[in-house]
Amino acid sequence: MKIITFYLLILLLVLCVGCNGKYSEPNRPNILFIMSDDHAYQAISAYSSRLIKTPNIDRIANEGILFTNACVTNSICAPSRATILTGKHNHINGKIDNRTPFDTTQITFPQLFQKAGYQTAMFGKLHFGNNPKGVDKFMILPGQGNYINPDFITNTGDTTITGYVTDIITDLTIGWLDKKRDPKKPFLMMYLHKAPHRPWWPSPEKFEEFSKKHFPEPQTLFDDYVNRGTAAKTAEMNLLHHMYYSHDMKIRPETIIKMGKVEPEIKENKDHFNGRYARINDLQRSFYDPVLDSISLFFENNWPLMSNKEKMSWKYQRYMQDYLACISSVDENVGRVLDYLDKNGLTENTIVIYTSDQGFYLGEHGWFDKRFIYDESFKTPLMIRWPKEVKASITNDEMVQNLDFAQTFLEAAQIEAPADMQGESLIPLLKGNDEQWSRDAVYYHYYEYPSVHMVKRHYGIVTKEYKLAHFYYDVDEWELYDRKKDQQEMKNVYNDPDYADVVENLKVKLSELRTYYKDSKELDQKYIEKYKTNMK
Ligand code: SGN
Ligand code: CA
Repeated sequence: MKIITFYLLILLLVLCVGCNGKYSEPNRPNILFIMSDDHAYQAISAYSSRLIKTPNIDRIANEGILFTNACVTNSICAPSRATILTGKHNHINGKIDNRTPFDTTQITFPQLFQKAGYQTAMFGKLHFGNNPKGVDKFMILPGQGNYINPDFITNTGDTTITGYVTDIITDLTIGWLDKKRDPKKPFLMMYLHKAPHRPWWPSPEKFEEFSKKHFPEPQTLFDDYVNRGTAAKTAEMNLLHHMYYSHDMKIRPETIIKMGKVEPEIKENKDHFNGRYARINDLQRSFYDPVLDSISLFFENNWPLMSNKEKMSWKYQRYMQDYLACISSVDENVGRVLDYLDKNGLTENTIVIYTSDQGFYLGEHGWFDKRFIYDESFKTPLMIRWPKEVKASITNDEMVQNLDFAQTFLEAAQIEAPADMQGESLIPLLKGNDEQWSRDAVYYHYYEYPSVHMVKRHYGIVTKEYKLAHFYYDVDEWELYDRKKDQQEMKNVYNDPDYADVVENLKVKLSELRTYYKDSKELDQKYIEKYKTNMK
């Protein structure tokens, strides 16, 4: 009997060593974090099929959970990525805008995964001004990167790859999963698309197809910004007034030069278009050239005769044709990766997340770009699939943020989250335990001003019912929106006596949130000074 017990003990010991210390490998999920750049939820059919069908991205929602009230802490690229990676607001992690490099002494969640025995990899756009930490293998675009024949920074030197960026990032991701991954260990894959970031270059194959499509206009395309604050009136992101002819609309610079001064108030650097066009090889040009020619010809023949209203509508169509063509490629490529998981038995215990670094305006309020606390840019798409733990087809409208991602992934992987992370794990919501979720308001703070698009600095509080924002720096204005009654946020009711109590309560709550997240007037001032120094 004693001998049997002895052998049993030995067997247990051997099994435990095989378990790699304190982690039991079979239970630790893989994580596939898919993030695109500037992907508006309005352009995902799981949210709305008004503009485009995205059957592959929708699969993640259909087979998992769709968040309808997910938002960011600061609607701009690099700060959003910093929040995601550190689990902290930008006033704490220091990455308040796109300009300053990321502080690499900050702990990012991939570092914790790597330390805990995960294999880690990152492919695509990071936009940090420095390389990622905690990833065994990375191939990232320098800065914003290029759509056609892009350059990559890698652990082993720089390289250029021929092809279309969305396809290439996917090839790299699938290639790593297939050839480099050790199937005995769990993985964390950061699969980060550049698309559909401005200037929205479609793939050679999709350019023509989408250039023939016509899309419905948003109700607020011709917004005149009455009943709003100064910030909406002075922002420079209106399609008619600020969208470029060559860089954005893809009219050949030669055509514009030939036509003389088309629209003198839009000062455009023609090298933007020429620089991109110069990257295209002969084969790719055979796809792009006929379409570029027909756009230029239309413009030359019609522009001088068009009213401002017609110009706005035409610009909206051109914008949507290119933007949605980019989305279509992202969708197809996401489908390729999901198929790979299926074919390799990885679907059940891989957490697949689809999100964007922020939302985007697709002509709502006459705008493109992001930055504002208003819904189209404040909200971001978020869907999560994890068949082993999460039921299919759940819709959730809680106020969740990109701030929460790090702690969610860490909890799922049984890794302890650092105490100074500021989010909340979404695991209770994923498992349908909504009663364990107590957050009823989120905090937002945007800083990059004065800068491109001229969106003024502001911070605010958002609940399911209301949105209160304070615009500061060169103004001192408050705005309040009733999210239930005025979903398009067309009327600032801050001074409406009927909302006096709401304002009073929300101001108290906002001040509590600023204290809770350790933001303050002193920090606002510190970042203004720092920004001025960076601009010199
Ligand atoms: C570039 C774009 C802007 C955009 C910023 C930030 N101009 O400057 O339209 O707001 O990036 O975007 S472009 O002509 O160079 O495309 S972010 O997603 O990286 O924050
Ligand atoms: Ca972005």
